[in-house]
Amino acid sequence: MSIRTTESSTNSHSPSPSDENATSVRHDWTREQITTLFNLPFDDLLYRAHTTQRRYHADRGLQISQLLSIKTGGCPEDCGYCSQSVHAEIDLKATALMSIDAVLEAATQAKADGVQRFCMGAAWRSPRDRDLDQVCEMVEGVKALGLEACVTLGMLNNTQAQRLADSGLDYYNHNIDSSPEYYTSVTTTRTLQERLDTLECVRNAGINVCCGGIVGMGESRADRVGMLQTLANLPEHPESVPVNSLMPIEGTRLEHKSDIDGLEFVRTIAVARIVMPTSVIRLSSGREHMSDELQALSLFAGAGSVFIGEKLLTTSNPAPDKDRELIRRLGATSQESTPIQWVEKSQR
Ligand code: SAM
Ligand code: DTB
Ligand code: SF4
Repeated sequence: MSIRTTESSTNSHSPSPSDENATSVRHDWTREQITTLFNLPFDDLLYRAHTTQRRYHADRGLQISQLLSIKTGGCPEDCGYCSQSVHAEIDLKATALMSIDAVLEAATQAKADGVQRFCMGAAWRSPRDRDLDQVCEMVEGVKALGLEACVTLGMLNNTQAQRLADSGLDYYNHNIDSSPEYYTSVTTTRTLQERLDTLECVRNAGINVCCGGIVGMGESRADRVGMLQTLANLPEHPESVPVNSLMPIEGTRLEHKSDIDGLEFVRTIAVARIVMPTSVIRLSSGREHMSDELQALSLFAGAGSVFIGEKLLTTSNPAPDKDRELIRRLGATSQESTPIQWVEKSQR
């Protein structure tokens, strides 16, 4: 079956599973159409999402990434969910940027463990030139180990994005977090447009975009619709779309907000899968609080990537042994019938 890569559609009817346009790559989604998807009976939505997954990602399997916080805390932004903001009332020790050697030691271990992508996060509003030089060296080192490299460093201009591209960076993570309407309840120290401007710089530099958001911050379904519409109507869909379930952190403004209904979380993954058919949807933060069954359903609904390791950036993640066991129980593979190295290597 041929896959159309770019196509605009003017149809305004609500798509059905047999409708070719329903799973084509489009950039003109209306809120009404996305709301209609959210409102489908759960089984119909999952059927549609899983069909899209099979059609566009038949051989891809589960992608395994690992995070490292290379510069923790002390961030001047006021993102209401984040432990690393100086505005959070939290006893988190701010650290300096890690040394290149220490980062490459962690990456070497990740490579030996069979991880595919190594993602480095820094709590900056935007990187300073001197720091960027150091991060570029980290990226070069990570790439030399045979890993894919991803960084998330805050806002970038074109020059900074180009420097990262020249170092060989594969992905830049920069989330829009929520709908344009709810965004201002989450962060006030920068605008959503500034986030979009950075994404444009990343694209201009030829780096793959990793961009998604968070659910469970007290937003409404209409906000989840608005967030997915914003992502799906970007000129190009992000290659990776992380869907984070809020990790509620004591001392942050949103500490009491979390606890999204599990089936609503799966619906969000499924709709993301349908409206951005070629993107890899990442089942990101919050797995620690999810049952194995909820994670399995999220993967069935179209998620194709997870972060492994004891820690995300500052919060905890399921224990690696538990994840390995879950992956084995699910019979998940890396590509069709290809073992997931991260699981295989643990047997040594
Ligand atoms: N400072 C950079 C930035 O904001 O892009 C990079 C680091 S930031 C921690 C990366 C992303 O992690 C955020 O955009 C947000 O979507 C996600 N995140 C941070 N804290 C979270 C939390 N408590 N729960 C869920 N996701 C979170
Ligand atoms: C993303 O969307 N989720 C990851 C990664 N990109 C950088 C980060 C999740 C962070 C969860 C909260 C913490 O550990 O501090
Ligand atoms: Fe800073 Fe990023 Fe945390 Fe916002 S999410 S406070 S920008 S580290």
